[in-house]
Amino acid sequence: QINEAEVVAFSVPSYACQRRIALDHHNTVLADALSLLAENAELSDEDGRGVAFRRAAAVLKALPRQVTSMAQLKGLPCLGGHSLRVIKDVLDNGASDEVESTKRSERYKALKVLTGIFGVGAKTAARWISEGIHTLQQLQASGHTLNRAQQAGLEHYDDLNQPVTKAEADAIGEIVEKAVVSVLPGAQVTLTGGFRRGKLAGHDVDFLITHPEEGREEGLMPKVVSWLVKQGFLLYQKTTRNSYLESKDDPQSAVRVDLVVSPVSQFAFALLGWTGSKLFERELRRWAGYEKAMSLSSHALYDNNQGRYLRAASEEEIFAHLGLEYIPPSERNA
Ligand code: TTP
Ligand code: MN
Ligand code: MN
Ligand code: MN
Repeated sequence: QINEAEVVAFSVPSYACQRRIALDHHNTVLADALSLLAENAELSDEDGRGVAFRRAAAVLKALPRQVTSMAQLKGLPCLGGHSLRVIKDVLDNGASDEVESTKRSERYKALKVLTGIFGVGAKTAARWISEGIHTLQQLQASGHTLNRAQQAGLEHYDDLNQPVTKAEADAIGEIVEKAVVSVLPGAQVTLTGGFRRGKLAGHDVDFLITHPEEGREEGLMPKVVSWLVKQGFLLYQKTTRNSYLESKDDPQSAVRVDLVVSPVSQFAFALLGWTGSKLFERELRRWAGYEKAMSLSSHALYDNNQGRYLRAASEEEIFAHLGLEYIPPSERNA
């Protein structure tokens, strides 16, 4: 009876987009363990398994207190057998054998090193590993021909694997702002991605560009890119996003930047779609499809029942269309 009285099970809604998840939460050790297994699955090109671990981690991040016993997890969504075994291992032993052996494994380490090259995904890394290539030195010695993105990625490997700080993000924001207003006065630049969610470091800096007059943003990206090239800021660029900016601080360093241009009529959808987190976005689309028969993208929201697009001028309006409580960016850290 005492035990029953002591155990108060938590309750969490099914979809991550229904939860408020701040950067700081009460279950870092457990969430980190599950996130590492998610990362390993994603690096192994097993996205389904990756999402399952990400969803489990996002449930733990939403809990109001630290988990101390398995009984507290009764009835929680998204916790499959595998995730529960990992959690139990951490609660019982302080660490999970599977997580620790994954971290130490040659394969995981090689996948991390090789996918750390910009332009190298899980499939390419796996192919190289099957040829015995585990390090950058072995890759260079192998004589493999790298595409332009990968060559640039290898050349700036250390810079691009160094986390970007908020201060660097702000400095780059000023450069982008200058470029954008130089080629199109009145255009607006918004910081998106992890920094908009309040993160203090990121793997890149994400910007969304628009102009308050519909249509004025047309053809803007190539103009912004050539301005940046002329000023000597751009090291490498690929179509509409994934550019590298060289920030002109001392010493110079390369930073990954995602630039996206959106017509103002789509701005709210682009803002919501590029703010993340990736799991939050995935869950929003899953909620829209399964619960509301709607299709959400970073361009629009389509209502299948009404057979029409739903307009929105703000993120708040999109949440309202979806029948969801508004979650501010700082609480989208699923
Ligand atoms: P990322 O820059 O990959 O992630 P992040 O900013 O959350 O984290 P980090 O600090 O490591 O950079 O992606 C930002 C958001 O953009 C994320 O929600 C996914 C979203 N996004 C894409 O990455 N690609 C796309 O094509 C679209 C539409 C959105
Ligand atoms: Mn980012
Ligand atoms: Mn990005
Ligand atoms: Mn698109």
